[in-house]
Amino acid sequence: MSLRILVLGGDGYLGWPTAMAFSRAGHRVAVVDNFAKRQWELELGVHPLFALPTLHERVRAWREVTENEIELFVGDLTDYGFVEAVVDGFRPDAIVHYGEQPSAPYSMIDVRHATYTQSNNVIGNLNVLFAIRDRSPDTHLVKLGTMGEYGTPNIDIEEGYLEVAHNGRSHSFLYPKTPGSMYHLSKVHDSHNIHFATRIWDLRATDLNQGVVYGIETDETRLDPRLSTSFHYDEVFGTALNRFCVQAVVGHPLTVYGAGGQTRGYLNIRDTIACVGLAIASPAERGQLRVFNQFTEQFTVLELAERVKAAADGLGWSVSIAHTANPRKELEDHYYNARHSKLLELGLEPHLLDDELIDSMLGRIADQRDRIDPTTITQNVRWVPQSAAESPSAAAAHPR
Ligand code: USQ
Repeated sequence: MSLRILVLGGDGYLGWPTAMAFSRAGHRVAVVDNFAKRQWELELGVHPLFALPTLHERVRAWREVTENEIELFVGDLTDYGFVEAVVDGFRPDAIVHYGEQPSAPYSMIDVRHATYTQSNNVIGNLNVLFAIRDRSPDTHLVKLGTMGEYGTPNIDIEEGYLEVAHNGRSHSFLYPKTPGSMYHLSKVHDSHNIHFATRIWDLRATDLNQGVVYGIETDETRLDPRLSTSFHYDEVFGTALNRFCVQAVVGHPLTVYGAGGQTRGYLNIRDTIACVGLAIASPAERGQLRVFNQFTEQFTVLELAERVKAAADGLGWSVSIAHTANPRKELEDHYYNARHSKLLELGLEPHLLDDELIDSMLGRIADQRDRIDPTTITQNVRWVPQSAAESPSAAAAHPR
C-alpha cells in the first residue's frame, strides 16, 4: 500500500536517506527543512565529510537517477502557520520527525545554544502535535527520541514505561529520565508533550528512543555520489564510531573521553531506516504512545575505539587510542542493561557491527582524505566550565 509520508529534517544525516528509501519503496514522500544545520556548520566552521549538494539539487538528482519524486517544503517548524499549511496540504499518513537540533555538545556551548536547542526542538514538536490535532488527527507521528533520555540509571532500562508499585497499588509511568545534556533534555520534554497529546487528544504516536547511529551508506546513497548523506566527524556533530573512523584515517589518536567505560546502544544507519519503516507499517492506535528502544547492540566507547584500531592495524596503519580528559560530565564506569525487543518482535533484522563494515567505512573515508579538517576534531565544548578564561561563552566565541 502506498502511503503519504512527510519527513521533517529531510536535509539531515538520517532524514535524507529515510526519504529516499520510502520514495524508492513506492510511497509518496515530502521532505521539510529550513537548512538550520547548514547554518550551524557555518557558525562553527565545520563541514560534512562528503560534498553535499543543496536539498533542491539532491531532489533533482533523485528524480534523474530513479524517476521518483520527492516533494520539498522549505520552512521552519517553529512557525506554526507553516507547519499547519504543510500538514493540511499534504495530509500525511505518517510524519517522521527528525527536524531538531541533534547535538549534545552544541546544546552545551552556552546559555544561548541551550535555550536555542530547547526552544527550537520543543516548540517545533509542539507545533507538529497541534497541526496533527487540528488538521490531520489520524496521522501517525513517528518521533525520533533518544536512548539518552534515560541516561545511565543503576537499574535495567525498560522500553518506555515502568510499572511502579507503591503502597499496595501500581501504575505504569513513562520510564524516569535522567538525561545528560540540554539536547537530551529537549527530547525528554518532547516525550512528555507527545504523551500528553496521545492521552488528551487521542493522537497516535511512536517515540523511537534511538541509540548512537553509525555508518555512511544505505542502498539509496550508493546510487549516485550526489545522494550522499551529511556525515560529520567534528566534535560537535560527529558521533563516536564515525569520528573514530575519520581519526584513524588521518592518524589522529582516537579520542576516548576519560576511562571509556561509557556504554550506549548503537545501530547501523541502515537499521534506522528499517526501524522507522517497521513503525510506520504497523501504526500506533489512536490514544497510544508506543515507545521503542531503537538500537541493536551495546558497546563501551573504549570497545568501539579498539574495534577501529584493530581494523586500522589490519590495513597497516598506525593508530593509537588516547584517553583524553572528558569534556562531558557523565559516568565512565556504570551499569547498563537496556531492553530493546519491540522492534525485533516487529521483524527487525539487525546489521550488526562487523569488521567488514568498519573496513568499508575506513575505505570510503580514506577516499575523501583531502576533505578532512583535523582542526575540527577537538573543539573544546565543556559541560562544566573549568575557569573564568574557559567559561562556556568563551568556548562559544572560540569553539576550537
Ligand atoms: N565519546 C567519546 N569520544 C568522542 C565522542 C564521544 O568518548 O570522540 C563518548 C561520549 O562522551 C559519550 C559516547 O561516546 O559517552 C557517545 O557520544 P556521541 O557523541 O557519539 O553521542 P551523543 O552525544 O550521546 O549523541 C548522539 C547523537 C544524538 C543521539 C544520541 C543517541 O548526536 O542525536 O540522540 O547519540 S544516545 O547516545 O543514545 O542518546
